[in-house]
Parts: sequence; C-alpha cells; structure tokens
Amino acid sequence: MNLKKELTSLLNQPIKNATDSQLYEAVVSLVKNRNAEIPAVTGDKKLYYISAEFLIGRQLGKNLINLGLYDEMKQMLAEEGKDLSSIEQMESEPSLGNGGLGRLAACFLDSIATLDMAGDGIGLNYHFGLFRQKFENNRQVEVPDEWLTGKNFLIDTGVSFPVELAGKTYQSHMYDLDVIGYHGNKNRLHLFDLDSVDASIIKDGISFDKADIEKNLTLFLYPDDSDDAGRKLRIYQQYFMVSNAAQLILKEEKEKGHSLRDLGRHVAIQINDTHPSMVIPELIRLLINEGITFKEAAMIVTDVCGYTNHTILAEALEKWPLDYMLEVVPQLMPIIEGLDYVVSTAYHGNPDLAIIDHDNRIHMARMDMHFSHSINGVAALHTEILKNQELKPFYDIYPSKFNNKTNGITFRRWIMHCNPALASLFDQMIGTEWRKNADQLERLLDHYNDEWFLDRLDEIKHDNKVRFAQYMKKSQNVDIDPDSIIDIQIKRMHEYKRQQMNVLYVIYKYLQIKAGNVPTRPITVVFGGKAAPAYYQAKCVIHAILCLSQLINNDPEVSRYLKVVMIENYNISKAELAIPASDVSEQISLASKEASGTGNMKFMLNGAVTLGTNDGANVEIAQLVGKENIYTFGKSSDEVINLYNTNGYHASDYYNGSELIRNCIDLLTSEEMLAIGDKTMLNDLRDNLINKDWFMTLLDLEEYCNVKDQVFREYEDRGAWKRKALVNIAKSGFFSSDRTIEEYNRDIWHLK
Ligand code: 26V
Repeated sequence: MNLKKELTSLLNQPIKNATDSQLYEAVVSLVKNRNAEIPAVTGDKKLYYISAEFLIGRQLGKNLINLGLYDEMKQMLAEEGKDLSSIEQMESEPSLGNGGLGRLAACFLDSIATLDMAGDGIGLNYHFGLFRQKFENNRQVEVPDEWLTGKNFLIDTGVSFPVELAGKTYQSHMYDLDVIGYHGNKNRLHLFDLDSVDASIIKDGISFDKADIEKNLTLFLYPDDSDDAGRKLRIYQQYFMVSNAAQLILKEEKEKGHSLRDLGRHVAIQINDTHPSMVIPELIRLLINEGITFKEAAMIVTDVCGYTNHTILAEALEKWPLDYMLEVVPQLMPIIEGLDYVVSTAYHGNPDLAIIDHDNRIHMARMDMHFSHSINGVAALHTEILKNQELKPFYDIYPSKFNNKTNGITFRRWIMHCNPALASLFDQMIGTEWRKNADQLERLLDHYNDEWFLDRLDEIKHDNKVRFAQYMKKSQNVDIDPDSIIDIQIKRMHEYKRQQMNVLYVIYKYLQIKAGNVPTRPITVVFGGKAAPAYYQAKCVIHAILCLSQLINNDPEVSRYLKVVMIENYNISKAELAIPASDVSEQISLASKEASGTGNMKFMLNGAVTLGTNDGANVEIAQLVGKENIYTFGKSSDEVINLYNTNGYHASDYYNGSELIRNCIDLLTSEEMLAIGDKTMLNDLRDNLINKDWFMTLLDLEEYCNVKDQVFREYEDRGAWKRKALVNIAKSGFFSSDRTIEEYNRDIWHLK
C-alpha cells in the first residue's frame, strides 16, 4: 500500500486535517506495522549485548531512515502541508543512558542489524530515563523525565521470567523494541520490567524510597548511588537484568534444540562495562541447575563472554560489598566464592588478582577478566593504558585476551538524520555508496580544490547554524549570531572533561576584550551537559557557566564579540541540532582520562575541526587527518600518569606562577560575579582549582588559551578552514560503528 493511503486509513481522516500529535501516532503505527513484517536476522551463532544503558534517543526518524521510507514520508507529508521534523518532535525521548557508554550501545545495535548479524540487546525498561535538567537561579535542578507517556515503540511480548531478589521471587515482564538494520533485517532490544513499579513513590524532584524494591526496581535509570540504599538498588537492578538475560538465552538455545554444552558455539555475550558482570555467576548457576559441573560451566561461560572496559576512573570500577551481595543475591555467593577460589589457587593467592579482596569487596571487573575470553578497551590509547597501567596484572597473565576496539558512531543518525543537506551533498559528489560503506567518504578528497563544493559545505554549515540559532531562540530565548564562530563542548559534566578549563578561557577572553583586545569575528562558546545529582563540583561549574553567561550577555561592550550559552537539558535530539552547527569541537579532557569519546567523531563527520588533547580517540583522529587539520595541545598521557605517580602536580604553583591564570581564577569570585552568583559555590570552585584540581586544569590552561586563539585566527583564512573541514569529513569513515562491529565480530564474537 502506498504511504499516503496507509496513513490516511490509520488516521481515519485526511492527512491535512490531522494535528501533529495525531500524525505522530499514526506514523508510529505505520512504522510498527512495517517493522512487524521484517524477518528477524537468523544465524548459527547469536550475540547478546547486555547493557544497563541504551541511550537510544527518539526512534521515529531512525526507523523511517532504516526502513528506507524517510524521504518519501517527508515529501508526501510536505505535499499535505505537514512537516515531518515537527511530527518527530512529538515523541518523548527515551533517555535510557547517562552518556557515551549508553549511546555507544545504541549505535552498536544499529550496526549489528545493518550488517545482518544476529544480535539482540538486553537491558532494563526504566520508566524514567536520566533526569530532565532545568536551570533555576543559574543552577541545575533535576526533575523526573518520564518517557512512557504517549505512544511509543515498545512491544509487549508477554514473556516473563521468575527472578529471586533477597529471597523473594518476582515475575519480570519483557518489552521489545525492534531494531531495524539500514535497508536490512531485524534484531531486538529486550527491555525487562516489573509490573509492580509505581511512580507514585516519587517525592521531591527525583527522590524516592530506595528500599521499596517492588515499586522502584525499574523506576529510574542509575539512581544516585551516593548512599547505601542507592548502591543496593544498583545491585538489585543489575541482577534483575542479568538473570532475565541468562534465562532468555538458555530458553532460546533450548528452543533451537542446541545442547547447553555447546553454548560457546552458538552464543556470544558482550558485557558492557561491569554493570552486567553478574551474568557470569548467574549463567554458571543456571548451567549447574541443568546438570553441568561447576568446572565445565565456568569454562563454557568463559568461552561465551567478552568484557568491554569503558573507563579508567577508579570510582567507576564497581566493587560490591560482600554483605550487600549476601543480602540481595545469596544464590550467587557460592558461585562467586567458587570462582574466587579457582583464581586464588591458580595464582597463589595474589591479592591483585583476587575477586574478593581483604575488605570483603567483590571486584566485578576482575571476575570479568578471569572468566571472559576477551577484554577490550575502546580506543587505541585507552587499551594501551589498560595493558600497561590500570589492568597490568591481568595483561601479564592473559596477554592474548586483550584487544582494542576503537569506538564508532552510526552514520544513519549522526549524518543522514541530523544533517540531511550534507548527506545529499555527499550523494551529489560521490554517489550514494558511502551510505553503506563509510570509507567511501574519502573520495570527497578528489574535490579538495573544488571551490563550488567547498562553498556548498560552508553554506550548509551556515544553514545549520541558523537552524540551531532559531531553536535556541525558541527553546531558551537566547540569541546566537549564525555568523559567529560556534565553538561547542557538549558532554556529561565531569572534572576530568575539564569544562572548567573552557570556562577559564572564556574569562581570559572577557578580560582581553575589556582591555580592548577584540577578536576579528564574534565567538559563541556553547556548553551542554548534565551533572550527576550528587556531584557538587560539577554543579559549581554549571553555576559558573550560567553566571558568566549572564555577566557577558548583559555587557554590551563584550557581548558584541563573545557570547556564552548553555543548552538546557542536553540530550540526543539537542546533540543532533548542535553538532551540525559547530565550527570547533572541544575535546579537552586531561590526557589519559577520556577512554575514547564519541562526540569527537560526530563533530568531525559534520565538518567541525577538533580542538583537543592527545586523549582517547582524539589521538586516532589526529593520525587520520594530519596535524594541519586538528589543533592539539597539552601534556601527554605519559606525562600526566607520571605526575599522578609522583604526586608532582600542585595547582597552587600554577596559580602563583602565572598572572594570566591568577586573573582568570580570581574573576570567578570578583564583585561582578558575586553580584550574580552564589558566593559559596563560586568560592568552592575557585578554592578547588587552586588547592586541589585533581584533574589538572591549570596544567594545560595557558597552552589551551594560546591554541584556542590560534584556532579563531586561522578560521579567518576561509579557504584553508573549509579544506580542514573537508578533510575531517572525508577521513571520518573509520569511525563508523559498522567498522567497529566488524572488528568485534572478527576478533570476539565470530557470528558469521
Ligand atoms: C561511571 C560512574 C558510575 C558511578 C560513579 C561515577 C562514575 C563515573 C564514570 C562512569 C563512566 C561510565 C563509563 C562510561 O560512560 N564511559 C564512556 O564510554 C564511552 C564509550 O566507550 C567512551 O567514549 C567515553 O570516553 C567513556 O567515558
């Protein structure tokens, strides 16, 4: 049936009479019907990607693109006077992830289906995704973000498993989201839930009774784990997720008639960070229940599982107290103790390798490393740091388990959907093959000297800046000049990512302009990101950004040249608007701390030039584009690691030793800032920078200011800049998640 007829019949009225919200519901029904007709990918071996987070974002546009219906739908609706983008905005955004790790899982599912590999995701059906961020009095306020209101893409499967938590049995409820490959077949994302979950327990903001498991189990994504009840709830959630996963996997294997002893031939499990680690003991437990010995079960599970590490931050490597585990999952403890015994026997009680340490804490990553056949980092530098520093004792005993899988992003969302004009320009220049094979983008370099093409690139960038400016005007009533240089740092707020360094640059620029040293062209510095509710320092940085923004924007002398904007409630949809509008991509983490980054890849693909440290995947970006097409600065990861090891960094030396640094930091608590902001927060931020600065902001600050000034100067050589943008786009093919997934399959999963 043609789209118009199908939609009209679903609407029960002519398209032109329908509201956007009626149209949204009808298009979702249409898509769900189409998805239902698509066969599932089959194969002799199947992957299960288990993750506590799938930051999938809105589903409508992505489904239409992958079904090959987007352009036709858009045009048909336009003929009826309707706008597909506005209809897409009717969808509540599923923010089922915190940041990079969750978004990566979503990109991976897209690529796995596109490459026709049999692979499902398994996670939790949080009723509330990551909190919605509001700004009040220049501070972050958290409010619940319910996404299950209104029509969505979930399919109620009716499938259910019993899960025992603290001695009580709960019945799970499995919902599915279809994951359609680009012009391909279908996999699924299975999200488990509990019927008794009850939103009425939510009190002020996002607080709720953390002990009421029956009502809160899948209520929120990653609740604040700063107190004991929160940490316990994490264990409840994690076990609920993996017990369902393990039961689903064994059920599917039995249905296929496979012997569970052959699990390694037919199943691959990828453990996304340590949140799903309990799948190892849970699977062993279930296999023992099926009559397999502990020893054989442990070998089978090791064959099946692969573990991905996403961070070297110590506080993110989970270690659960033994007594919590005894309380919540007593059935797993004999298995975990058994595994610990195996390790202790094999490695003569080496405490660095023990699963259960002397303080009776269970090291989840260590269990993963002993009982998986693969351990991977997410960018070349990150994997090297894991091998030589963070996980060295494990690399020494299991060198062949370690491998690198540099992250990637799906080009379906991060160019085709978010930047359709640029995608069509690529079609025009090099044909459409790049849509299936991202390496083809390199052919754009044939047009390196084509003035018409370079101008088109620039026009599209300008149009995207206008679109972003209009959006910011409408949503936050801020004015952005589309002719200014747009410099963007959007990511979670964390001291290691060093948004505070960017803040200090803004102050440096403010002082320069005040002193009459004005830039050639106005600069717009854009921030966006959420701070964990209990992360005080990150909240102080948000406060400083918002106060500065007020100070500068109300100062006509400065605001002609400099503007500071913070996107409220930064999420996937907002990223899709901001990234195509950016000239400069800020990737300024302290070297060694950002495992990979994936925003950096999205900016590059959309023609922004990176200003970054030699960290994570920035290193690989630099290798690909060459040093004339990226701006790098700062101390190397080796130097930084050495400073940590020798306690060699003292922020106060930098503060006392540099007038520039002192002036920038002192402005934070100057009269004009205190007239706007909170004295305690601004003082605490200043104090921390001078006396602690754990992530070494001041180490790289001066170099950062100099290089950033250079970036803005060189932007004025318009011809050269357009070519830089072109090279970045043309070299971005390597960062397609299709490439990443091919590598996972080649080295770890062996699906086909
Ligand atoms: C998790 C937690 C959990 C509890 C307390 C504090 C804390 C701090 C950090 C984290 C990080 C979670 C892991 C994560 O999201 N890593 C990101 O993974 C991306 C995909 O591989 C990668 O691009 C980012 O560099 C990395 O930070």
